[in-house]
Amino acid sequence: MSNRRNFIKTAAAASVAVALNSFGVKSEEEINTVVSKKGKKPIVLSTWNFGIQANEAAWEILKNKGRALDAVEAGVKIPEGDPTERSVGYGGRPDRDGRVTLDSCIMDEQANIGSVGCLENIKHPISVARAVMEKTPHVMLVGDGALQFALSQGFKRENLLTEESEKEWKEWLKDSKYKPIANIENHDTIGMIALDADGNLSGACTTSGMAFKMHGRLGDSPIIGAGLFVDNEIGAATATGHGEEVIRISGCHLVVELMRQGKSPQKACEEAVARIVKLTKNRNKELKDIQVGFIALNKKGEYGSYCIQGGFNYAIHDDTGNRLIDAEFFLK
Ligand code: SD4
Repeated sequence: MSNRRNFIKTAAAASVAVALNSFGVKSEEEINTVVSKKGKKPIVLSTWNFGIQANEAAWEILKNKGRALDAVEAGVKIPEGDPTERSVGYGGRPDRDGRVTLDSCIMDEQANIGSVGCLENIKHPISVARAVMEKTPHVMLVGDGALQFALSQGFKRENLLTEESEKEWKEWLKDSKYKPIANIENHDTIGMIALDADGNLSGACTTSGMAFKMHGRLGDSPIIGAGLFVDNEIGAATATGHGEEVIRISGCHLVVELMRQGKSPQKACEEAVARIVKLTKNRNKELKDIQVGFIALNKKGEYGSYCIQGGFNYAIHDDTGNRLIDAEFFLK
């Protein structure tokens, strides 16, 4: 009798698994088998040239079997703290009022999320985003509220506007024209996604946003689902480029959902870019003025990237080393 009961239970479980699979959802067992077969972990990916150094910091944690969440936070803190990187953290270009306002978000393997937007005077917004995730009942804090929270957590108030960035802003004020041009701001946002030795995924994304934006403007980078998304059963994705375009398609959530449907990370990024291309054309906007790049990683440790136009690269670190790859692009 107990055997029969077990048989019925097993058969019922199997039919649930089959039913789920017909919707493109993999059973946990299936996913775990794939992960252990592939063994391409740990692995970390991040956007732009500065991803190389950021990956080094992340790899220190990953190679010692550390958690992907700790790795991505440590990784993106490198460009955040570097005043020569003019589009992230300290030394980032200000908004049109001369204020450096930072956007960051972080997501772990359990879908815990934290985010800050338009945060001023704090050098490491990613750590504030993590504190929002771990120490508050909320997922997103912006502006003065985010600053007050950061100070209450012991973060130091600092001036983030460097002489160089201030000079550029004063130059910009002469014309005061806001027209972000693809790749001109070079090095942009750092988005980082990692798969750790335990097979868990996490991601982080942090930026000073578009230079000379309106005060209070948020891009995709602090928005979970736009600039970053992680689903520990499927994969992770992060974005760089014109945030408005990424938000328009819920970019990184879309990339992960496409992977859930069985697309490779590469194909998923291509399809998300294709969506932006189509919308841009439908809206009679110029594609040549837009840059968006996605990077994606799946649960097996496979990765891919795609962007609208050439010039975007990303860094990847696994047990074979750390390297920079030019992303494939749409506009030839
Ligand atoms: C934003 N995606 O604020 C960010 C910044 C960026 O090219 O990556 N700029 O829209």
